[in-house]
Amino acid sequence: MEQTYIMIKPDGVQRGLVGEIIGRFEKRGYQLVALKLTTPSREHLEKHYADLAGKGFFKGLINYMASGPVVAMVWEGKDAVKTGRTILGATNPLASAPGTIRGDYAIDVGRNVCHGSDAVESAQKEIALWFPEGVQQYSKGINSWIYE
Ligand code: 3AN
Repeated sequence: MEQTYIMIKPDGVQRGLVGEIIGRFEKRGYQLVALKLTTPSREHLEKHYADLAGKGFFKGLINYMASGPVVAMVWEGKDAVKTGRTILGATNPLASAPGTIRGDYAIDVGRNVCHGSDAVESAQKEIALWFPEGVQQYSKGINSWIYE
């Protein structure tokens, strides 16, 4: 089963959207295998966003992400990376479809509520960065009310 790293950013936490966002992944059928509320250091965020280091918005992005607690999560299930991005919506909330998290709750790309890994390889790197202690292994098998 595929795993993806999903993070509720400081704006999502401060706006009281934690339960709503977790609920959407749960109700879709994905399984929560790791979760923590944490205020990341700038060094940690610079590693997470290393690919964006050259961008003009990088400093503002790090300031915003370091401004308060985030909810770091790993969700598991079929096609979790791609479907996770679909549940979040497009990076720019104005381009996000209604029914997506960003399409329902955000306006500005610099306050877009949540993060989701963009590929299986980056998901593995992000999970290792945010959860070096590892994630939960469930002993129960695949839920046959969700998967054929
Ligand atoms: P995504 O989060 O959808 O993978 P990325 O990786 O391109 O998108 O961007 C990471 C984060 O950087 C975004 N979630 C957003 O908060 C911020 N960001 C991206 N583009 C801009 C921009 N043009 N102006 C300000 N912030 C941006």
